[in-house]
Amino acid sequence: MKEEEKISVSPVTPTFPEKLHVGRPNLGDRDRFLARVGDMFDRNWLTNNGPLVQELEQKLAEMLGVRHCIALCNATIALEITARALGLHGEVIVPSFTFVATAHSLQWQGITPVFADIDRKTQTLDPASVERMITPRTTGIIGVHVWGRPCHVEALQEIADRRNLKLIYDAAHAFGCSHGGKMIGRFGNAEVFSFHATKFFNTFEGGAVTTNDDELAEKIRLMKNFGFSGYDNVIYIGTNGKMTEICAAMGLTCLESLDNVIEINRRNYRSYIQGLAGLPGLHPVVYDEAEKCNFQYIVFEVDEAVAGISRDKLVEVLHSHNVMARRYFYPGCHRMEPYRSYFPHSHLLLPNTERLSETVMSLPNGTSVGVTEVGKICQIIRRAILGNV
Ligand code: T4K
Repeated sequence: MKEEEKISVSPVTPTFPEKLHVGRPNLGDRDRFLARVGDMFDRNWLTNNGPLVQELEQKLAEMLGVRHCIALCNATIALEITARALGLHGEVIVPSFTFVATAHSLQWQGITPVFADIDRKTQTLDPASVERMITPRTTGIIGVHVWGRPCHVEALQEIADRRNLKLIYDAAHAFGCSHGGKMIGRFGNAEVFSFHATKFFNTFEGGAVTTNDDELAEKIRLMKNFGFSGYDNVIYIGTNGKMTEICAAMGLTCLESLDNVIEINRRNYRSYIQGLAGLPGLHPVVYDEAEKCNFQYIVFEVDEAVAGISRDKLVEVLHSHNVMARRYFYPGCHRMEPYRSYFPHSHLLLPNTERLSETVMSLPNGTSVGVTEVGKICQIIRRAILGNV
């Protein structure tokens, strides 16, 4: 039998008329946004630390309870600047189970990302694996709060302190999330957020670094603006990492509807959990509801041996019904270039990364998804696993 024929689409299984994507932007109020853009036109001030960027930075710092928030053009540049400002060089330990930007931000500036394995349960850096990867060339660690679930922050901080390493968090997924009642944004030497269009909170493209370290914040501010300290006075090597006013206008507008987005995300998350409960071989990524959480990512692990269907096949079935499920993070950075060529044997040290990148899938969530859609998606998955009964 040909591969396509095996994925039989039952006539009673719902198919969406239009594609339902993972990562549809959560848009704020259009009129509020346009009013801000109107003011921006009146001021004729478009970028370079304008009033909207300053307002956004202040609001974010307050919300996260952190001394400094520096808005930047995206999280990839934010990671690059933070690594440079902290003086990272040689080797830095990162997970491979992340978006490739985490590794690229280092390699781009000649720092070697060394991949450590993840904890099977939390899907974030395994501190024991981190410890094993440390060499005399190691200068730092970047943990990733994957799906907004916090890393093992206490254990990583203990390693960083004991081994004299800098600790950065890639908090691209974790805006609005907390750990031990403290907002993400306050841990390590610095944390980096992404405000990309696909994120829970967006500024079209954008990002931010948060830190309680005054000196580091000052350095990052200089570095994101070519190293300028006042007119005509360059005191550092720098780049252009600035956020524009129109992006900040979007951010300020989206901030106003954040609670509503969380409510929708949480409602959808609970509907998915309920709708897919009890299916053999399907394990949800669950959130600790005692903490603050953005519930943006709906993630399931598919255990083929028990479910009777592989993750890839299930994603194919979903696609055939216009549900554009994603294989984040497949295949793992260590299997992408240039890392695959640099470290051809790294998979041997990353068993949990290997397994999870083969078994995890993300489903649509956000304000463009309603409970009716979630119900239909669950129906498609139930049929794919249990058969067309
Ligand atoms: N660290 C981590 C852990 C990250 O996840 C990311 C970014 C970064 C660092 C770097 O942050 P930034 O430098 O981007 O600020 C997407 C995003 O582009 C990327 O930001 C994100 N992670 C990653 C997980 O997802 P792709 O290549 O999968 O994007 P793409 O174009 O396939 O879009 C995803 C889906 O979103 C599409 O199926 C359609 C939908 N979409 C997308 C856009 C842009 C829309 O409906 N409307 C839109 O405007 O990377």
